[in-house]
Amino acid sequence: MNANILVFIIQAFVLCIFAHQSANDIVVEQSEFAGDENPTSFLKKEYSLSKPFQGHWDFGGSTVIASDFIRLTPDSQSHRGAVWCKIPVRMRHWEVQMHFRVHGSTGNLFGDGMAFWYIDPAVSKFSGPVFGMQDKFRGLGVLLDTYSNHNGPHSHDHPYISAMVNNGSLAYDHDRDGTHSQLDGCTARFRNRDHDTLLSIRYVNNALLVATDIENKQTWQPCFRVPNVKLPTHFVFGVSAMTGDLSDNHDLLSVKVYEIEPKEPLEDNMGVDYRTIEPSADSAEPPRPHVDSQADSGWSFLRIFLLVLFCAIGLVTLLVLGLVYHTSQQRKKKRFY
Ligand SMILES: [Ca+2]
Repeated sequence: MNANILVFIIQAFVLCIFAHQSANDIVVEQSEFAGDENPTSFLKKEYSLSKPFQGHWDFGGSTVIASDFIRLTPDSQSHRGAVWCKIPVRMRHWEVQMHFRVHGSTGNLFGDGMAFWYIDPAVSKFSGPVFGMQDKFRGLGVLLDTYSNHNGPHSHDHPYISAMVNNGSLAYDHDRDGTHSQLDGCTARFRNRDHDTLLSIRYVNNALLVATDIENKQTWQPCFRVPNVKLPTHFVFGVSAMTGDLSDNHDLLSVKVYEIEPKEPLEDNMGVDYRTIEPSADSAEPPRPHVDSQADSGWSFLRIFLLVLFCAIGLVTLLVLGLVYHTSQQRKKKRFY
């Protein structure tokens, strides 16, 4: 056996090891951020929130108002904070631009995240397990999940932004990072940036468009677009955040709300009371029961066991081949004497 064959075997062995890692690499395809790119829009101050943070908004939980920002949670364990606009939204088409900051000093351990809401004001809103909001809400949640519970088959990286539309029947599953019920999502590394970060949620012609500006480029980067999302009027806007065993500062700098006039609005159904529309989305996955993670853990254990076994076999093979190669070299040298 010559040295080239030995090098080839070593390279193949290294590739086998890293093949396991590359299978889990994150590939997030961002939906086309198409349609009504430049609609007419009007800032609606009655729904907006900016410093000195006085107006038609309620504050609850751990929320603290500073001069330049609102801190929904501090960087310490087990806090829930929220802000809510008291005025029901009468607009059919709107855009919310949320200026926020998520930062902490706990290295690789941080959580849980924050969320934007457009939900039924009838529910109790100021404390709950879904990023600080009550579970089984009615309406829309756009969830900024910083901590990957990763107890399931999803393969996205975190922080992760996803959307969920709920008619009050679905429970958010933290163990699966909401993958049971999400409409769509994208990875967005908004945490611990040196500059401020922004999120845009646009609801126009029954389409939900989510975009970010987290690179300080003053342009919107598409996150996802979901058509056929049905939301009623007269729900309210809110923002909440939560820490658990892990923590972060979740700061809100402003919420700017715009009324949108689409260039080509959908035909209105005369006589329809838009307040009575039931929240729904065509692309929402049907509800699934929470499955205990034992099956996944078993598969993970099997996969790890097989990987370790394969690596061990490869290592032993390499040692044997190396030994054979070394022995043959020694024999060649002896022939010269
Ligand atoms: Ca999570």
